[in-house]
Amino acid sequence: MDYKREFIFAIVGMLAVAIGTAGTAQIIKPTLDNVFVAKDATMLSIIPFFLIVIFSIKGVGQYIQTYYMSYIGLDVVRKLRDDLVTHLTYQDIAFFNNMHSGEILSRITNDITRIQNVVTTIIPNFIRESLTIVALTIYVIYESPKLALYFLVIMPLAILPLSRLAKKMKKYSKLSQESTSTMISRLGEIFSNIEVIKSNSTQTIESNKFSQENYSVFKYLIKQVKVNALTTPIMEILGSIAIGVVIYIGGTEVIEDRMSVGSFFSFSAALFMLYNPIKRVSKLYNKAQDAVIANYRMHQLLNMKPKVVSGDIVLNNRIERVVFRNVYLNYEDKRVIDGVSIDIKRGDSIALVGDSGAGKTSFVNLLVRFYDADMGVISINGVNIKELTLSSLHKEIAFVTQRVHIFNDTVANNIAYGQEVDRKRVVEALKKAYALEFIEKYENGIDTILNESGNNLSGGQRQRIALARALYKNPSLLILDEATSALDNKSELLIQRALESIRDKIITVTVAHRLSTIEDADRILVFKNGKIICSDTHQNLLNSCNEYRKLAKL
Ligand code: DUT
Ligand code: MG
Repeated sequence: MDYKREFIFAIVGMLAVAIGTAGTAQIIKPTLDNVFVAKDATMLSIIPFFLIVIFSIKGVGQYIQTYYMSYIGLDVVRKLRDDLVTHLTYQDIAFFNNMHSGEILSRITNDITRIQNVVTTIIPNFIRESLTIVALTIYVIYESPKLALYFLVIMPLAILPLSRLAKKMKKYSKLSQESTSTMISRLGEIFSNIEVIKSNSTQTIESNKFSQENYSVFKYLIKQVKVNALTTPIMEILGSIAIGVVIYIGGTEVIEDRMSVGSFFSFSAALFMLYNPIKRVSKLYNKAQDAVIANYRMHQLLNMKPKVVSGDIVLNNRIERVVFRNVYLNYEDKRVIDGVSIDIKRGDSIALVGDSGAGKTSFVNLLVRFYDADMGVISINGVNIKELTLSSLHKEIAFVTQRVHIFNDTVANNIAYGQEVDRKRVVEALKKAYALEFIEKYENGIDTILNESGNNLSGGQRQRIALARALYKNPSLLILDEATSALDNKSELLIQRALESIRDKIITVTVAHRLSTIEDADRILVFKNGKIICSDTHQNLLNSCNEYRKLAKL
């Protein structure tokens, strides 16, 4: 274990607390018998000193234990969070499409906090209180085995109702964690859709929906409180019975001179001291149920395996050739790529057109391996794409979509994303993407911080940033999926021209709705229901392809 040293310290601390607590009970006996009854002056000067020593041992032990256990707990959680984030970023794109981002955030924050609670407080308290119970019990038996017997027979009776409460607790923990997740998901939804909500004035509808989720969180939490709150009174009533019995029998022993007053009070003090740790242990047990569920949910995530995994052949060269051989792709049951075959070589500029939902985005998603083909083979330079390492493949591809992703960082770091920043090349890329003109207007130029939602940029400006990022990468396969849709006609034309200079050295795959954008592509693929129904140049397609003529007319 990584935490051997910390753990040993913590255990030593816990032992000190347990021994100190038993010592506190023990010291009552000489105080009463030797000082008050026998009036012994030497003991009078020794006992206060011992008292201070005992409490110091307990205090130092408490400090050491708290510090080292918290250290372990916080560090375990830090590592867990690191692992989880790394693990999640490798999950399939389908996972992110299916799982609400709010749900993911909730798992990472809320569930982890619950687990943190276990390691930093529940486990150490549990161990410490248990050790204290053991120490006090040993002391009680040593002091008066007969009295201890009565007490130790009654206490286990408490376990029955308490274990039933723990079971209930587990159920409500699960429900409350699930409803918290749903609530956080809803929150995420509200704020990411805030434009729609405000422009439709649907705040009431949304807050009512939220209110329902919020209420069910409340409902389960309050049920947890109820179960938890029952623990104390049950323990107290049982405890009072036990102590009542002890007073009666112990009193008789003292009256009949079989036990000294000091022994009786030491014994009773130990019993009273037992009460708190026993109560805490049973509460901790309930709380632990909460963490068991959180831990389960966490491991559900950690055990999830992505379907799309890296191969181990490193793609060392530029992409020279991309071949699709009879490729099929389904989303769940829906067929979206239906037997596509195509051969693309360096220097080709390919354009994809077709109705909405025809499968164009799905086609390009296969090239970046957001998905893997269900049947058929895609090969890059003659190697099956699945056998290539993802990182070497992605180094050669620049992928620009309609949705522009901007990091909360400088313009330069956004452009050189994932690579060394070469300021000269950043400026060059910005110039080619016609982005330099507005970046230059910022006081800090390419050192200006962009915010992650890109709100300080217009839609067209954001697209130009994305194009600059793609150009900076110097890819051998450039994919543009409606990457210029937010640009005005003039900027689009200018960018087309900028791309022309690199077009014959690389493969470009462009998806566009505006046919003007792709008229001079080497080959235009017309998609319909996941199939390529025509494939030729603009002029030839106008003559030969009905579907293309229809698109051209629009
Ligand atoms: N589809 C899904 N799940 C997804 C993505 C898409 O079921 O996660 C469906 C919707 C559509 C088909 O797959 O019927 C093809 O979608 P794609 O996004 O490939 O269509 P497109 O040609 O890119 O359409 P558009 O021009 O609207 O972008
Ligand atoms: Mg699309």
